[in-house]
Amino acid sequence: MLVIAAIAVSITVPVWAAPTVAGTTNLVAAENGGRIVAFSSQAEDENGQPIQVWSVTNLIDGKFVVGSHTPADSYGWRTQNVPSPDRPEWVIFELPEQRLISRVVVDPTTDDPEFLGRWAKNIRLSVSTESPDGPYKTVGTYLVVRRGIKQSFDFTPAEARWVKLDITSNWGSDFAVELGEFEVYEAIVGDDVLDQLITRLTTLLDELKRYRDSQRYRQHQQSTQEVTTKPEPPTEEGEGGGQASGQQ
Ligand SMILES: [Ca+2]
Repeated sequence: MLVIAAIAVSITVPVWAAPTVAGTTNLVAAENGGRIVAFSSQAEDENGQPIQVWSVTNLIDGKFVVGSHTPADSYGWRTQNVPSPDRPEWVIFELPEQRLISRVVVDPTTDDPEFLGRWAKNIRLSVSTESPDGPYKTVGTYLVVRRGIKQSFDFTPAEARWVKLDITSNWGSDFAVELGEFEVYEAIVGDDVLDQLITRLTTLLDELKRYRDSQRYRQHQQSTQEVTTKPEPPTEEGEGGGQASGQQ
């Protein structure tokens, strides 16, 4: 009954309210056709030239700083300015085509250690389906934890062709803000959710069968033990002998 109710609910609710799961393809990765179409600033050398190892394109190159290992040509994105709520540092990403999205993943880790306070802290996400210039609709504001790990942020599924990332603060540095990688994932609804439900129910049925089989095995073991165990001779046997001798 519960199963039928669950299926009925997931079919009858409108698509936008249906349960969704995030896809596994990073839609904004350069190798998947994602692009950066505009950004606030990127680190420059003393001649005003971009420092390539700190280029904004490092955000979608699929390269990560992990522990003490930094890719030789990709340290992360470093800005030229310090962000504030009034003057955030920002990037506009373009997906290959319009998609319903529900998750971004951020890795704050760059070649600079976290104690310098340069990694991104507060961020805001907005989406547009009309143009890189907007109008943009905010889908959420989030805190990026000060740790060198990938961090997922889920939101109500939203149609997007352009995704704008605003960074409104760092962890205290008055030099710049930095970010290692930025990923965007599709919201998957409908048949895929049904597939997930079927997978979950199949797993549950398998577990129930295993439980039933283990119960049967235990019962079988117990009954076998009862049959094969030799009954103890009654303790009255000796007394019986006594009785017998008494009868003599
Ligand atoms: Ca990167």
